[in-house]
Amino acid sequence: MPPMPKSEQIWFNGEFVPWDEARTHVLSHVVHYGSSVFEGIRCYATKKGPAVFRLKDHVTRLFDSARIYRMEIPFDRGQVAEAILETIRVNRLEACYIRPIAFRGYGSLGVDPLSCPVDTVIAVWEWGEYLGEEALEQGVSVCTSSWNRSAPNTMPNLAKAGGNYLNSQLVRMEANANGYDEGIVLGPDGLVSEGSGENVFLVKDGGIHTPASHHSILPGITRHSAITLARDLGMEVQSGAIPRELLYIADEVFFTGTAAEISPVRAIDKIPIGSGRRGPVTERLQTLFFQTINAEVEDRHGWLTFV
Ligand code: PPE
Repeated sequence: MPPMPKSEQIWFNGEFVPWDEARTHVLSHVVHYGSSVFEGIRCYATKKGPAVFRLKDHVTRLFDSARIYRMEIPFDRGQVAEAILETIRVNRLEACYIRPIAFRGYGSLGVDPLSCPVDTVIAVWEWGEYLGEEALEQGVSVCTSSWNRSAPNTMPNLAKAGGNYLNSQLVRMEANANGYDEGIVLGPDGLVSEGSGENVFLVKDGGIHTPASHHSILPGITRHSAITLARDLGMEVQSGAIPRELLYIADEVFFTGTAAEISPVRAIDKIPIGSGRRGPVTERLQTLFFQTINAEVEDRHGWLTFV
């Protein structure tokens, strides 16, 4: 990953502070126990001006994640959505990645977080292709991770919480150390879950399949967008149980995620998927996805919020 390019201002508990001054104490609860919930959102430079993709849905997921962890964000959804737009404006960015995060701050240490304040931060910066420049066209080469996702009654996967990403870090580091771009993780039942930072889909015999929400996945907003766009194109999509080997014999496999967008998978565990390059269904979906985020087609689902 290239170093993060700085922008000017970060929104910190309702006020803007310069990038380099957005600090928290080393004894903040989050540093010790991973107690944060966050979002990753993209703003695209469309011909009609910068537009945030699915802002309301990301803000809703942030508050849902907070609720699961009994975390009270001291702002309402409307205030957070408006603060996101304002952060893009003050940084004068056309296209950026947006990272809102709410975390247990400095107060007391000990596992019970409830006496710590909840700090809320929004940062924006320019972030290019997540899986490498070539990924969107050539596809990525991935492995099945030797790590598993956590069981449903251990860490709630429907929450996008900082601590969940310890598992993702192990998956991504192992994949990269072995020369792969990314890893696919199996759930505790041995069935396919998702990538370290993406949801996974397969295409077989004209149908599209993806693991269901109870298969230890983050219910991705790009996943939902891909399902919706595929149905708009008249394709059939099913979510359910996917055994690992179904990936090897699929016609196409692709990842979805805010950072990864829609990225084809060209090989898994060195087995080429389909023709070993981006397949036609992935390409059609990618095309419609990029037309949608760039405001080149009608925004049928109300997904764009202009800054
Ligand atoms: N699963 C995981 C584990 C995940 O982290 C993401 C997003 C997704 C699925 C896709 O969700 P969505 O973005 O709503 O479609 N990963 C974010 C963070 C990546 C990172 O490295 O940080 C992202 O894509 O922004």
